Amino acid sequence: MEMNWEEFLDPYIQAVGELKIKLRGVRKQYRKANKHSPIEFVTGRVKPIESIKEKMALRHIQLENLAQDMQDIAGVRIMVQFVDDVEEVLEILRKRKDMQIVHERDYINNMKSSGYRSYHVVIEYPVDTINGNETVLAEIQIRTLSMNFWATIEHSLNYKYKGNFPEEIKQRLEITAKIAYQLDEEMRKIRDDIQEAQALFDPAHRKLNDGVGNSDDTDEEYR
Ligand code: 0O2
Ligand code: 0O2
Repeated sequence: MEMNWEEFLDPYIQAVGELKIKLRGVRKQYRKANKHSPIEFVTGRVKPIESIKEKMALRHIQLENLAQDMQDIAGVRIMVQFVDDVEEVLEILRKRKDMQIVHERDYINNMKSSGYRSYHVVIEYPVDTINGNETVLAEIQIRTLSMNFWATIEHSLNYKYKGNFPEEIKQRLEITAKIAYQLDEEMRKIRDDIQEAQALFDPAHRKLNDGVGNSDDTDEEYR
């Protein structure tokens, strides 16, 4: 079967774009209401074609089953400050009418053997195209800043060593995973103090480009 990748990936590109705007919008609403936002920042990407092909080979996924069997072609990541914010984000996602949760994988309470921690939610997300409505799967990863730091570093090292870490690196990754966990635990204990301080020096009424919030949908412009 000849694959038209551009046509196949178009709805995923649209899904990631829409999800980023919507989830960043949630953050903006909290900020405007002068409340602690459980969402710190949002990123997203469509899996590059080469990575899709590699994962298909690794997982023995047939082309005709790709849309169903590879759940992270559209990937969105939500970073939170505190571990307890993860549950709050989940509640927000579960209530939404524009997406349907189909799987949840809790790698926060069930850390992967690598040391990786994050909460993964797979959703069905409908996109409207000129050819009609199409539902795609997307993976939302929810993690603290500390988990994200660890995962990002480990991901780059993985890229370099292709999973075969030298023993020393492996041990250090285990140690840093423990430290990342402890960091989250300590932050949890002083959460109330941190939030009070943030409310003092980080007022909600920061300037928007046009004054009514139409400036831009990136986090940098309005946090
Ligand atoms: P690499 O090789 O992974 O480093 P914006 O302009 O802010 O709307 P932008 O800059 O296009 O968006 O991208 P964004 O949203 O900042 O995030 C892009 C990077 O975040 C990607 O890096 C991914 O690594 C990572 N990323 C974000 N969300 C996910 C996700 O859900 N799953 C995975 N696997 N990665 C994610 P690059 O550029 O692809 O390069
Ligand atoms: P990318 O785009 O390079 O990040 P599984 O439960 O393993 O059978 P699957 O499909 O792997 O099923 O789903 P899972 O584990 O819920 O999510 C896979 C994605 O989670 C990965 O995407 C990573 O983004 C992230 N992830 C999972 N384990 C690790 C880990 O040990 N370290 C890091 N840094 N990230 C991890 P990909 O496919 O690797 O692609």
